[in-house]
Amino acid sequence: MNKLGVIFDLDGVIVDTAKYHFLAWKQLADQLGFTFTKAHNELLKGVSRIKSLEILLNIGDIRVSEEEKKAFLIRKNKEYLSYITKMTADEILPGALELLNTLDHMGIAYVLGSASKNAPLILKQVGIYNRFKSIVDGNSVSKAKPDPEVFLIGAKKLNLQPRQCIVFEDAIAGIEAANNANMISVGIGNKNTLNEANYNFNNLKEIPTDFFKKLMTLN
Ligand code: B16
Ligand code: MG
Repeated sequence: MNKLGVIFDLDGVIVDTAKYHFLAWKQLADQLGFTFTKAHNELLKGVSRIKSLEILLNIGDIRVSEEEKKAFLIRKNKEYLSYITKMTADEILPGALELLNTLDHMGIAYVLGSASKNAPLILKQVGIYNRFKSIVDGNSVSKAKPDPEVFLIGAKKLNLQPRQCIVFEDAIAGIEAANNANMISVGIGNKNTLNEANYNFNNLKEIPTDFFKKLMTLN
């Protein structure tokens, strides 16, 4: 395999927006009168906005109409936006910029493959929006991870076959989506949690400099 491309997840790989999702969902739970913990928040990582709300309402054992759900989603996103519109380049996770530089240097193209509808805004906030060849986000997909749709669109944007794409992901659903797409999956975070991944690293800083070169020589 001599040509490769990379698809990056956003939250948990390039930036840590999970902490802002937590604050915004917690505010909604507080208003609804139940406790939403950081452990609960783990269940929402990589999951779409609507699915996150359904999980949250389940935790609180709350049943509401579709109309109310829509209102909750708007309220939660408004609160979330109040945090992410204050983000700066300082919040780019360790190793991410260095990795983008390495890929640029090697001539390996990369796109974003995120469940977030706020992905373009976040990338602009932290100043790296223009570095990506394309942005595939929650606005471009109809099926959420673990469905491979987001990454298959990413492969098309890269003009590559799925097996030529390397996906960096921090969520179980994302690793499943990459595997379902027949791509090379790289788990970023806890190896035990992401044990379905083809490769595992604690963070982007740990990726060896010859990682891509070695993958190119496989097959
Ligand atoms: P939004 P990723 C995901 O981002 C988050 O991990 C997940 O917690 C969130 O619910 C989802 O985006 C949707 O985000 O409300 O901004 O559309 O990890 O796929 O980059
Ligand atoms: Mg993620």
